[in-house]
Amino acid sequence: MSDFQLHPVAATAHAAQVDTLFYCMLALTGTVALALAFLITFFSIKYRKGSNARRDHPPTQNRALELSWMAIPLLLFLGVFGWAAWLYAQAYQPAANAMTVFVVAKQWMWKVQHDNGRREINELHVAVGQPVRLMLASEDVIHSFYVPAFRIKQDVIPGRYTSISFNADRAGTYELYCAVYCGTAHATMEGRVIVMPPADYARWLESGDQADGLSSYGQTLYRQYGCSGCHDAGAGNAPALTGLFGQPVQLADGRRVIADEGWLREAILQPHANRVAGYPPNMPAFAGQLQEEELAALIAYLRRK
Ligand code: HEC
Ligand SMILES: [Cu+2]
Repeated sequence: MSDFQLHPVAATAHAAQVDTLFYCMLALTGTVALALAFLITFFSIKYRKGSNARRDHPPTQNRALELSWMAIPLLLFLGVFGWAAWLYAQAYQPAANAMTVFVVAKQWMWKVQHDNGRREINELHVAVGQPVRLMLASEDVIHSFYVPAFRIKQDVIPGRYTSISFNADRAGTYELYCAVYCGTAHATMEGRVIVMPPADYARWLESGDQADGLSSYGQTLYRQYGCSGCHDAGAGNAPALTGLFGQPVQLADGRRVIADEGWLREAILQPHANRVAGYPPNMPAFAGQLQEEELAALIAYLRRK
């Protein structure tokens, strides 16, 4: 009984805000529900069959009263809506100094790729106070990345990136769940987020089998798949990719996009549906050829290029 909890620990500032919102909504809806229950009971008893309550009230009207019982709850609930929408938007708005971590979900595990090349499975190590932005991809079906202690949950959808941000402010180990039924072993698809003091985190990051950094792995792939042959030749028949990340791109079909992770993904996997204006349509589609991990490495490389 001693570890009974009304809600999971709050390991981010966002989580504490979500809890405040939750308790305000509980108080608001609870008050309305109790008031209605009281009135129903009160009138049921007062006007029960055979009671001698007066039943001959002439009709009366009180416009101010009627307007206020509509307007006040409406404004209160709209306020809650606005508050919740703002909080929700916050969770999707990464801090400028957020660190990007790629996470690939597959039946039935979470695979994590850190920027320095370190990989882990069903574990995600982060530092206290370091804003993190996760780029989530799925290799098979829809999963959902859910960390109750952070009050974040984001669907992971095959064929595109979704992302979510958090900034843990409390060291500890927190449960990670898949929150969408994704097949037989869904219930076992869980992991841990380990939030460490920055110094411990730095030590952790450097320990373990050190693969090359994600972007240098990406650079190797970039040569291996022949990207450099077209893009770095300087011949002018393919756009230069240096400094592209974060810039606006004009597409042949009139769309204008920002070269973020989502755009790079589309441009590499489905170039025919996503052509850059002013270039010949001769980039081969890499859909089905690149693993999610390779794509993440290429994107990490292009971010830096
Ligand atoms: C045969 C030449 C060729 C190869 C090989 C090639 N590309 Fe391209 N790429 C192009 C051309 C041409 C375009 C512009 C037309 C278009 O969008 O299809 C382009 C567009 C792109 C864009 C969009 C650029 C922008 O301005 O937004 C990205 C990103 C990209 N390629 C990455 C890659 C990567 C990564 C590889 C290797 C996995 C690769 N390309 C391989 C020719 C090539
Ligand atoms: Cu799952």
